[in-house]
Amino acid sequence: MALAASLLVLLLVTPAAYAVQYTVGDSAGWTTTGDYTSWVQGKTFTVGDTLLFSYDGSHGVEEVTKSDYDNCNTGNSLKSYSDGNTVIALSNTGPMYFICPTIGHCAGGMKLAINVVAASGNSPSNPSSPSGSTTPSGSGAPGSMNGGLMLGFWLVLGAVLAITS
Ligand SMILES: [Cu+2]
Repeated sequence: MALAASLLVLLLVTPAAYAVQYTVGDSAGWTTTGDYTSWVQGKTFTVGDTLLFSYDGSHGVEEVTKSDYDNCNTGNSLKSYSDGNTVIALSNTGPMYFICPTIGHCAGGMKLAINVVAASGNSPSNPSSPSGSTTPSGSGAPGSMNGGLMLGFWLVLGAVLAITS
């Protein structure tokens, strides 16, 4: 029972504790053939996660405003990268926009828009969970004793049934 409670706490804490690195475009990477609107679907980007842009020398990564994303304007990026293996830390909540600065690539679909959510967003009761979460699963030590007794009872019953049948 103590183990079960520990596991429960672990399950409640892990979603916030583990940062995820998303490889943009998965194995295909950051290319002109990628469909980054589809790639974003179903993913939750959380503060603390990172994006990995993997690309060859014909591409780059620019973080831009929504307006520049919409218009594929490469003139005034917020940040610009060209190292081929760019890791972007998602450190603030809200939307982020990325485009490839190579002429024609953004217009061809080489653009990525994500929304970053707060790390605590999907587990708001976390601060009180280590002690509070044990309440639903019984009351600690007495519960584990009852559990042991019940297990013993069922083992004996099972043995009796096995013998008598
Ligand atoms: Cu490109």
